Amino acid sequence: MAKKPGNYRFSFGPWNISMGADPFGPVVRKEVAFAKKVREYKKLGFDYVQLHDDDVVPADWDAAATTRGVAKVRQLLASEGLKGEFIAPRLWEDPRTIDGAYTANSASARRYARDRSRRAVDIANMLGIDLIVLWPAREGTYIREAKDPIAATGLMVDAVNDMLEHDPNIRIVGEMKPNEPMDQAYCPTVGHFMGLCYRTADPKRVGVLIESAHSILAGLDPSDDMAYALWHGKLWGVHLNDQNGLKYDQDKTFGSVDLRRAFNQVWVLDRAGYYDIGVVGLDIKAMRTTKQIDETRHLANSLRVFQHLLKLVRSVDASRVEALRGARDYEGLELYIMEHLLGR
Ligand code: 3MF
Ligand code: MG
Repeated sequence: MAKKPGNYRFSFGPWNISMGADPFGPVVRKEVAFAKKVREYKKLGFDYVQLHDDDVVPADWDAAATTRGVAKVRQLLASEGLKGEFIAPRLWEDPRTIDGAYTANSASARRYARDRSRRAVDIANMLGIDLIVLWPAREGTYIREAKDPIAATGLMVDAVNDMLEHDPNIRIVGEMKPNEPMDQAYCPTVGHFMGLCYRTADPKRVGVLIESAHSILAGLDPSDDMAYALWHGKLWGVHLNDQNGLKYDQDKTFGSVDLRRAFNQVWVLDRAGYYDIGVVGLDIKAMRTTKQIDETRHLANSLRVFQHLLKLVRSVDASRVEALRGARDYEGLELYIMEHLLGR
């Protein structure tokens, strides 16, 4: 008998409860303290918290202060029955990384980025987390001539190796995005980073986190990107959301633009037994028009859409799909899927 499908674990990042500022206007909602955000998780149905290093402790704290600060956050998470999913070194806000972090032209900027990344690994260890997420925000260029793109590729591998060597158990995933804030990012897609994984010092500890919007921005289908990484055994994180075409990174509610595309992501994850592999992370922004009282609705709504889609995925008539595939009747298959989504 087939194995019973498992239950999913869910996460989001504290930055997903936000104040609504955009490049054209200031904040429109009040700031919510970190501890208050943490207390929202369970109520909303989430068990895991996605963390940046400086969500836990400020980046400029020394070792002793860091240890004390991390202990407080460990206690806060434990008191809520929550776990940290990953630590991501937030390398893109510091003035030293204006021209990039691992691929900056300045050696001292590169050193800062690598020191801070090792410290992120230490923070992860202190919190009992074994996953680091690298979103290489400023690795890339505004103009192609600014950096040496061949050297940059090697510098990305060196940075990953540095963390692998720093800790024998840590796993590292790249969260690739083709543009924004850079005009062109180095390693713009999942496939690019996967190529690098195999050239690191310990390939079995390096994988990817796939964000739906990032694949869409690269003109790719997120479910196919996920399938590619799943085949390699390297999909250890996802950021589900949605994106309306090729524009700035929107982080819209999961399924809100293209339900069928979202359905296919849930289908591919469920088919691969992702519930046993990783946490289903959301990376969703509230609309700027959202009122303070509704500041977590986009998260609850996305989770609800995931659960609806999971029901649809698990009630697909697999033998009918197989028969239609066998007959090369893709018109029939398309209608079957659309009617299934429509509840008809
Ligand atoms: C940017 C992102 C990031 C990452 C986060 C964790 C701020 O498009 O998706 O969100 O998800 O840094 O790696
Ligand atoms: Mg993300």
